[in-house]
Amino acid sequence: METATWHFEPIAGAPLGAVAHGVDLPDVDDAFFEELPRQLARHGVIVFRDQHLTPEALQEVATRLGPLEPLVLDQFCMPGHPFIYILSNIVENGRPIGSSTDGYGWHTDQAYYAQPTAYTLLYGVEVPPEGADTQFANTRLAYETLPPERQSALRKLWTEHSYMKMIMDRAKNPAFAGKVPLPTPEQQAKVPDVVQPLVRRHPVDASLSLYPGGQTVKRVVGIEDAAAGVALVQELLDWCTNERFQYRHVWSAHDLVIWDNRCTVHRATPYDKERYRRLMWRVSVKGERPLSS
Ligand SMILES: O=C(O)CCC(=O)C(=O)O
Ligand SMILES: [Fe+2]
Repeated sequence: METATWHFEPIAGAPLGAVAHGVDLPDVDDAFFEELPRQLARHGVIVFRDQHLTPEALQEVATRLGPLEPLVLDQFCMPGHPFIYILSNIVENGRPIGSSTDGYGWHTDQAYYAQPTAYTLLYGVEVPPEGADTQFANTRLAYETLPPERQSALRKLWTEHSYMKMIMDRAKNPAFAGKVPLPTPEQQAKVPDVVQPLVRRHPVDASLSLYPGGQTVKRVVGIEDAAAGVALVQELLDWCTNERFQYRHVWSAHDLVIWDNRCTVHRATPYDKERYRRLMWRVSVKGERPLSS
């Protein structure tokens, strides 16, 4: 009988994350792709080092995890590959080839979709020698560490998410002056506000995690004072991103990192955009309508 050569190794000393060994994507046996969602649910983040992926191969890996998701700002998608979104500071012929303002501030991906992204695949094509790490935090551990009475109070709450709130907040950030593209009316029409549970049940292993979104949260349903609701969610996000729940990924070129947005939050960190180039390809896999607890 053939034995699988791949295995997953938890990242030493980190409260989430594992490295997949013995894998040359996209050519892995079916058993690997059957196991991957369970490993993603368990570890939140899976790192694959030294992968040499074409856009097609990256898309093929993503497709094994579920249906791909189109993005709102389609001007940053790779020409001919509408599901590959480009994060970059590179400007070619006077035009940015990707978005340079995505991902700053803790968040989960596309929490403003009725069916938010389940898995994000981020592939490092060119990475700066310093800066531009990606930080992750374990929102399941953050939930499990709360006192039981707080857990049951939070399980009753729902948050309203707004894509436009996130964009308008981002546009006000002086660091991004003039760099935040405002969505066209057609792009805006694709993302009406949605309501999501604040505590989310994972469809793979039924575990519970905080689901505090990020800059997209506009209010908590039932809390009259919207600012007070946003402050409550911010407090939970601060709790989740406490250092003891965190893993920081330091990129090497050809790393592929896949994360499960149902039990983690993450954020980009700055780098010297005048000095270094960064080119990342991202694919988003559509998830379920979030399950409440
Ligand atoms: O660029 C990064 O490190 C993370 C970006 C991010 O949050 C995303 O693309 O969803
Ligand atoms: Fe993100």
